[in-house]
Amino acid sequence: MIKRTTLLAGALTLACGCAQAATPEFVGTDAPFASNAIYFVMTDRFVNGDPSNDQRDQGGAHPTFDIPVAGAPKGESANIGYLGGDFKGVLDNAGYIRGMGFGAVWITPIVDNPNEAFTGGDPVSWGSKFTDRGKTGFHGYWGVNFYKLDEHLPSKGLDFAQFTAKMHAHGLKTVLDIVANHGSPAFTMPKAQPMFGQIYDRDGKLIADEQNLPPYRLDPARNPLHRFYHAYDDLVQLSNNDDQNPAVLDYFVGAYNQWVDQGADAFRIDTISHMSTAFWKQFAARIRAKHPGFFMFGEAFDYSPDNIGQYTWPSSGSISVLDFPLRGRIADVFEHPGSDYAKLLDRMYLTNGPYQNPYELVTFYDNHDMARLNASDNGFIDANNWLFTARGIPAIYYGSETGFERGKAEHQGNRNYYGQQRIDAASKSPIYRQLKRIAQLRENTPALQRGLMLPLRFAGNQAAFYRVYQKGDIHQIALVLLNKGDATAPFDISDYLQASRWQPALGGAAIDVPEGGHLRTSVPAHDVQVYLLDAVAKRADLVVELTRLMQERGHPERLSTRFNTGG
Ligand SMILES: [Ca+2]
Ligand SMILES: [Ca+2]
Ligand SMILES: [Ca+2]
Repeated sequence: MIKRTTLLAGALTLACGCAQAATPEFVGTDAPFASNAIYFVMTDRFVNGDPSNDQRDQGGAHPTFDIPVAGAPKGESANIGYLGGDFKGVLDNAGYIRGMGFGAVWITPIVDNPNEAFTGGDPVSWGSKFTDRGKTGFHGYWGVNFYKLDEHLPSKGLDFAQFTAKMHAHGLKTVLDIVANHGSPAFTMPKAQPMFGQIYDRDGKLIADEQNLPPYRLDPARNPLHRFYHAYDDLVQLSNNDDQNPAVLDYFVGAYNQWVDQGADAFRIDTISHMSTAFWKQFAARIRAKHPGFFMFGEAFDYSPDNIGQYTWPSSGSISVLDFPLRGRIADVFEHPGSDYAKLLDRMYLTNGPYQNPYELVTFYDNHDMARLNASDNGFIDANNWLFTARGIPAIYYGSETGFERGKAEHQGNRNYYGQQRIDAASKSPIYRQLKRIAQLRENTPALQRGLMLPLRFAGNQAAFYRVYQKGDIHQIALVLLNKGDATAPFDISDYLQASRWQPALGGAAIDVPEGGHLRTSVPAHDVQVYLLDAVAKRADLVVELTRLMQERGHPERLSTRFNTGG
């Protein structure tokens, strides 16, 4: 059957002698990185693989190791000190992460952070927000020398280059979390502390220092050490790097090219919306000049698609973003049984949306900067079944595979130490088992990774859609059926349904669909079924829809740019 189709298509090509008769391409994205699912670890809080780099005596009068947050309710905890996690802890569990079906690991920033606890800012209390007093750089977002590894991370024979090489050997890419917007907390200290508010270059030379001054007292005209910073504040007490200063751009391009040279495979860009799109456009161009096609996605912490879409456009450097608008709906839907799947469809933006390419967005339900998903085990299972079959690149925050610290925000346990014991016991969790099943399916199914998404039905507890990838040697149609209800749900699909034998990807019997026929099946409670057809899309109305999805896939800017350049 497949052979006949190919022969027929070939004959048509010969007959008209034109390119149109060739098999059309139906692709959500060509970005190779989009094939991966991402596992996000806060390195210090994942696994302590090497106690010899813990620096337990660091900090003198302001020690940095193991600082519990006061005021925890009975049985709960949070911590603002270092807890020992390191490269070795991640590498030791490369098999665990890869085995779950992930192709990439996003690690928190690796650059040198201050060696004392911060004494300025507002005091941290249980569940408090935007408070940093007494906190350390365990999270990595307080860079001081962006060319130098923080001393808590490497081990003997395991610097960053060796880490990425060994991760590659396990089939895992490294997503490096990068910051350019700010350095460390820079003012409000009772007495200036070493490293805080300072920036050092690749040779260890001091090039910027806020000197514990409030930003409005900086004097860039007369003091060269102030020129790295804006003379106004931005985020809490963090130094506010001057995105207009070419020296700032040079510094970060140099630093981050260094880490790509050492094997980083992609960037997650922190606080992207706190710097100008002009900065990011130049930054991305200079990274990609050396590393063509390098994939980056930014954090614009904003639930409005119209606000964050701009970062994805060519005029801003073609940097993808974390899909916050969808994340809001995912929490809404999967934290509340009985909610309506249509709420998710609303945030897909599959045609003429605000994003350069919606298929390149990084999709997620929680992370280190917000409360973890507050769902039941079934809620997590449903959320994962959605995330690994719908459009986008799924990112799972460490521990979510077992529902770790669910519902907890920062300073309430959101970033707690996970540890080897929990990892070794993960297979006892039903969330883990179902996540592994759907993540492994995505890993082996190009249509689920990068295929166009054609919605069929989003209503109540049920969602049904196609994913289609048709390019080169791969012709694949996936029919995804999701049921987040407590009872088995019948599905009766006929729209755009191509006649053929559809193979169930997750067990069960194949279904033969005649011309104009139906695919009737049922999906158990809190489960998913995916039927696969490895064939060229040929049903006429299906081809029409896929052609439309392909043509209108991105933001209209893409089209106007094309017209403007006279293409
Ligand atoms: Ca350690
Ligand atoms: Ca340090
Ligand atoms: Ca800023």
